[in-house]
Amino acid sequence: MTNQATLVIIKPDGLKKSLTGNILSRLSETKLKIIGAKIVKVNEHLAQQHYQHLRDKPFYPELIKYITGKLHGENRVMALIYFGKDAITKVRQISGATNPEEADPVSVRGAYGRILTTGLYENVVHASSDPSEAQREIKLWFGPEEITVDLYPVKVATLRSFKRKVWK
Ligand code: DAT
Ligand code: MG
Repeated sequence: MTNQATLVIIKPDGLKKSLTGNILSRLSETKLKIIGAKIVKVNEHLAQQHYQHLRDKPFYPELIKYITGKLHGENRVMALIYFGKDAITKVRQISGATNPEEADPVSVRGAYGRILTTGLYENVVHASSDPSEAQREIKLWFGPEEITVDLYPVKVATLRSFKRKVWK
């Protein structure tokens, strides 16, 4: 099995409950390499792109509120890319099942997740589900210069009228 990359998001409840250290420790059991990491302020656009495959689900509006931080007054998440053999399965295993009530109690979701009265699974972490989703998600959350491994083909673009904030 060749090396794989997978995206992990520590969701707003994870940050609010100060679980970042615990989760990173658990994930370090995989012996995978972190090849990208950052704190991200999640806007509606990013949230909608990330969960595009779930837009017809009844819990979708609540899910968008959750990942954009509106349920926790905490609009930060931590985004990480783990890289190595069987990365997707290894990270999914430590994360646990989607439903925190059904998740292995020693998994991250089993230990720290809960089901809200609205029915939404507040499950602390996101982990890519398969190689094509991993690629789509990594390209959505990270640019090539934010990653220490050349995962996918790149091109050099000259952006002329592209506006961005720089330090004064
Ligand atoms: P996973 O995050 O395990 O890949 P998913 O991609 O199907 O699961 O769903 C994304 C998130 O949406 C999930 O982490 C929690 C929420 N969710 C999924 N199914 C749900 C359901 N049946 N009821 C409530 N929330 C759900
Ligand atoms: Mg998923």
